[in-house]
Amino acid sequence: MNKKDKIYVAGHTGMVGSAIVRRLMELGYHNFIFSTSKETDLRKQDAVFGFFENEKPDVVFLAAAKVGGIFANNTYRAEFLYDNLMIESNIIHASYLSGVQKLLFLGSSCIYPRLAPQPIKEEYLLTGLLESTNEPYAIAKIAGIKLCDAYRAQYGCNFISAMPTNLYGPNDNYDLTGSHVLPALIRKFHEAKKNNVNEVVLWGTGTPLREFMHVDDLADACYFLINNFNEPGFVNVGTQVEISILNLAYLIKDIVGFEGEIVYDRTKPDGMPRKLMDVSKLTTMGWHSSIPLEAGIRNVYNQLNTQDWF
Ligand code: GFB
Repeated sequence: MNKKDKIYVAGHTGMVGSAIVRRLMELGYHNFIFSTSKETDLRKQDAVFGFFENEKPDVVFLAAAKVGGIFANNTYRAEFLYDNLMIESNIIHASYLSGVQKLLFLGSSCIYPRLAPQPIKEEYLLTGLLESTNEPYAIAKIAGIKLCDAYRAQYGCNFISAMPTNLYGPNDNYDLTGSHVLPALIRKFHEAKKNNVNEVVLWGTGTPLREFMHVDDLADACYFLINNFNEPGFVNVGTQVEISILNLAYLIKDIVGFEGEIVYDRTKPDGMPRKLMDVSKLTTMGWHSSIPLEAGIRNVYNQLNTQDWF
């Protein structure tokens, strides 16, 4: 990628897309195309094809997606499958038709089997049954990887894929029914402290293990991959540091300064018991994450005062 390239970041207002734009701007890239979902509904084929025909981007970061935490994934199953399949199919096909030079598709660690051996290597894809709470989203993301590989094999397109671990950072979603666990716990502990409530509810058993990465690390990895990875298949992006949900809750409780109790709502699902990525493919290429979890959460927490619930 060079400074003159016309860059389209699909999903530029979301947590991942906005982090990619921030990173590229820091590095001196300025030739961006932006289009909001109101201007171009990425689920609509005509809108997407027309947009690509007019704009003819050189490089595409495919960060647009319908995303959410365990409850949203499990509840809006049709939307998570349909919206994501449409968005990625339309953008990948339009990129092929309009001659995009390089495309990076972003997936998720939920593509792997529920009981995959840990840490999870890229080759474990499609070796077992998926976690049911996010199966529709995972199926859509697996389809995205396979689209990139098929367009490379049949048409010679340089389309690549990256699979990030659980992410957090600026522009995250703090709506308690739609959000992932990390922003949800920041909000729950903060509101409990603010309102002098003595309890915070943790969904599930607190025992699942997760790996959390600051989205600025992911954005840097995306820049690295767009410049250095030109092969079929995909690359895991993670920190290789895992933490239980209960210990994450203790960490956030400390950062926020909440002094009450943690109680469990065991009617809520745990999801995958463990989800730790093997990132040796990426580290062997020369990229490592750099933002430690505690520092990353403190940084996010210190920037939340613009939120209406804060
Ligand atoms: O982050 P999360 O919603 O998604 O939940 P997944 C992680 C764990 O935190 C689960 C527990 O075991 C939840 O039960 N948890 C505890 C909570 N308290 C809360 C809470 O207040 N809110 C939430 N949301 N969780 C997602 C997938 O799975 O991971 C997506 O559904 C995506 O498809 C994403 O792949 C990265 O890590 O379980």
